[in-house]
Amino acid sequence: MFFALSFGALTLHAMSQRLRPVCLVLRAFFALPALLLLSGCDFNFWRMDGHQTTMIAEGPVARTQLELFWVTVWVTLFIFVAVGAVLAYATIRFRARSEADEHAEPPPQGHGNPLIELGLIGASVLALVIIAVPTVKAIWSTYDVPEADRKDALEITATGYQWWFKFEYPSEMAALDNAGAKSPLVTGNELVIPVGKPIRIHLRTVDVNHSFWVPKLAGKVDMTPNRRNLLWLKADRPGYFWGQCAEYCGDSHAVMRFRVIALAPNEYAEWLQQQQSLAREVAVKPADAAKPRAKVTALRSFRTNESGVTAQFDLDPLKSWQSKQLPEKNEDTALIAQGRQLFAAKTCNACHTVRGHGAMGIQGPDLTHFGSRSTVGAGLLENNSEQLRRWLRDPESVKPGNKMAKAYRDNKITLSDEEQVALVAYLESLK
Ligand code: HEC
Ligand SMILES: [Cu+2]
Repeated sequence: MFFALSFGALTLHAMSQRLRPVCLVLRAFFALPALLLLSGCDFNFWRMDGHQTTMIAEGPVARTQLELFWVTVWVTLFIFVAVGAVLAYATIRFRARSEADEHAEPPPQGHGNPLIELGLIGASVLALVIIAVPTVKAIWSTYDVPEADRKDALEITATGYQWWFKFEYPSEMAALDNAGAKSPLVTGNELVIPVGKPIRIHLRTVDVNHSFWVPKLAGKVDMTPNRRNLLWLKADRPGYFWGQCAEYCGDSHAVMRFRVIALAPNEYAEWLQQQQSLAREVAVKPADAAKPRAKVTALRSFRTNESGVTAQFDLDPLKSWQSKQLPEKNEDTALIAQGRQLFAAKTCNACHTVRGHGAMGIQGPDLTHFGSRSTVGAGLLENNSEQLRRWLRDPESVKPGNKMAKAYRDNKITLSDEEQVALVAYLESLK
């Protein structure tokens, strides 16, 4: 609408020179909100408090970057105002006032004033130094964890895949079977970290360039083939932080997201212990086995790009995440068992790992504790039964081009309504 009105104002302007001052005001009036609209939706412009705003820093690395931004803004704003003021003064003061002025000879030309020129060079150098000193300091301090804290840092390896993230904890061993075999803990799309501890993230990719960016904590460093890039961050307080791939990487780049969940140390320790264990075993209760299965209805259809996040989740995502850590009270154990069988029968296990349930695929995210995560499809949908079913029914419609959808096509995987419901029950049981 703003664009239409601005266009209208422009046309008016062309039609009548007399209306010119009115049109100028109108154009400014409409252009400004149009600019705000362009700046993004999930965002209150004046408070700049979107999920992925860089204007709110929640850790030392993001804070250093934000401070550097402000130094640059103030210095360049000062230059803009100073140069603009001189220009405006000269334009108004020396404008042609009459017909005679327009045809007058130019005034005598000087060759500059050495004092002013030296002064300008000095001022420019000063402006650059004011920006350069904090820039160099910021490069040093954000490149790696400060040496004194490095031995306390938690090392993580983050790997970009088209279009999701794998997170590995090399120092935290997780059970692989009941005989005591172990390997480093792996999770997908949600990086859980302890508050106040420096996190040293080694950035890798298995395919094309990606970029790791959690605006409120730190950003952004590329994940590049054959390069060992590094990024570190620290969270000041517990929180739920939005992250995003920030390097164009193909069809679904825009929805290659992730989350960082920062927990108080004791809560983190609890989470870690839970993740290190094998996938949950749910025994079928005789009552559930005997009970007639409720009639399964078809899932409603979704608009293209329909949001997969409820308002309640958006309001307090950390609380929603916390509420997913414990098994639900009224689980249908027979349905879960059916879903577990389907997970093998439909070849889901070829691409996904569920430690302890005989699934060791590595092409897709690790699902051993998937039920304890808050998102589906790399941060795209909220992890609830409706959205998870939406993903399983037709991953292509949710995330065009993704590799799981390709497997559905190539291997002709289809899921009936009942199969979808059983798989949802199984995946949600994996706390
Ligand atoms: C070709 C390998 C492949 C097969 C087969 C496959 N998946 Fe996936 N799956 C993936 C990939 C890759 C992703 C990540 C997609 C993305 O976000 O871009 C994924 C994502 C998922 C997710 C979301 C995980 C998260 O953390 O966001 C779930 C749940 C899932 N798959 C379940 C299943 C089930 C159930 C089946 C069997 C019906 C299945 N998958 C079959 C490769 C596969
Ligand atoms: Cu990417």
